[in-house]
Amino acid sequence: MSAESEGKRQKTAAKEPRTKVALITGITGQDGSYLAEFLLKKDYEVHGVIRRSSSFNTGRIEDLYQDPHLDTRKLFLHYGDLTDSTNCFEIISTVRPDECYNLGAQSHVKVSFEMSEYTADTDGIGVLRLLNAIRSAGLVEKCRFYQASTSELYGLVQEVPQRETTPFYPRSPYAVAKQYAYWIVVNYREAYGMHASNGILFNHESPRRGPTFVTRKVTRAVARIYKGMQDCLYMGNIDAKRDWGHARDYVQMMWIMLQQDTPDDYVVATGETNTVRLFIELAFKCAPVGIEIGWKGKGVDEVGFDKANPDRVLVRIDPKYFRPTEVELLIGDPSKAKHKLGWEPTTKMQDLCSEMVLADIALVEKGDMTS
Ligand code: NDP
Ligand code: GDR
Repeated sequence: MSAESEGKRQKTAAKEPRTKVALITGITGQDGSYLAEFLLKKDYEVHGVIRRSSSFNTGRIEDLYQDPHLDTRKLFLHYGDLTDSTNCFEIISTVRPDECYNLGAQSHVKVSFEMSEYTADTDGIGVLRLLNAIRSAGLVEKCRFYQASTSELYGLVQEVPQRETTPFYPRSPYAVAKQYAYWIVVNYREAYGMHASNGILFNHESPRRGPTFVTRKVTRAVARIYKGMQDCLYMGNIDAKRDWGHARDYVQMMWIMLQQDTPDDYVVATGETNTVRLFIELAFKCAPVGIEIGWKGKGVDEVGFDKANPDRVLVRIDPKYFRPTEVELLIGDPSKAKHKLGWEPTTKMQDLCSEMVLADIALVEKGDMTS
């Protein structure tokens, strides 16, 4: 898919009555692709920021592609990067969005220990750049702002379940950067009256999840093991607990938050938590010929084996996947979102896991394991 800078937004901008205009940073990511789909169905004009890369990075939005020569098209892409202030200002002042969804981020927690400064720049200061661009472009009254905040802010357990009032204790450079982002959004809301909101989203997954996040890593491996392409899955801390929902449900909440008269911050979660270990067990069971996993050994020597054939080791522990500081337990309390906004998650973890395993098996069968 080609990208362009829509210098004047020509014909589309002149149409009356004007449809709403949304700008999405991170449109090529898991959430960005679901959100773009959702907004296009609502007849928004959607603008997305994509990064220049040496190979295509638009796979997740390929189905939304519209011929750039069509007058009727509703999806526009702009090259950009959250580390580039001039570029942020140019895009904001050109697109003049009614709603800006900031989903762009270096979003991998483990990688943030290796790329700490870049993560701070993108995930922390990047948000400041966008907010300042909105102010400099004179769009404070017009443009509503959504910030992709995260349950990683809760980090070291202070209270369970975690809710909007639970103190933050970030445990990674990613989470520390996101804490800056969270507070700059609150500050600009209070200081300048911006309609800016934080969605504190707990882990959400889908067949479009990046392949190095734990759920997708597991479901891809199960698919490959099932098809005889891989023998064993190597994991880090399988006793970590996460509150996993479906990305499709969660992007709706981003939109609902920006339709409110008053901006606010909301926890978005299922309210249930499970271990990585359980997710692995479920994923192996979800294959068309399910495998029951048993466990033996301790610590880094623990292995997961096929109960029907105990010599067949399918899961091993590799210390390289452990993090210098871990977030052991996340479970969110989404009561505020439920009561104030009427939002409910619809997908149970078992169904999510099964959808992901089957989607990955279909990809293996197509010979496409590039995504
Ligand atoms: P992904 O990693 O799938 O997508 C991240 C997106 O950000 C990609 O489009 C990526 O572009 C883009 N990006 C990365 N760096 C930059 C940069 N410097 N400038 C501009 N864009 C950049 O993440 P998700 O879709 O899962 O998450 C979306 C947002 O929500 C992120 O901010 C994440 O931190 C946050 N979040 C996610 C949760 C989850 O469970 N998924 C939970 C809570 C918060 P490219 O495709 O080129 O790499
Ligand atoms: P997380 O997601 O760090 O919660 O951040 P991830 O799926 O990477 O890890 C979840 C838990 O699984 C443990 N784990 C492993 N993780 C990975 N990636 N690979 C492994 O091999 C492995 N083994 C065990 C991790 O230690 C961790 O405890 C995600 C991202 O989407 C963030 O951007 C977002 O803010 C949070 O979710 C909410």
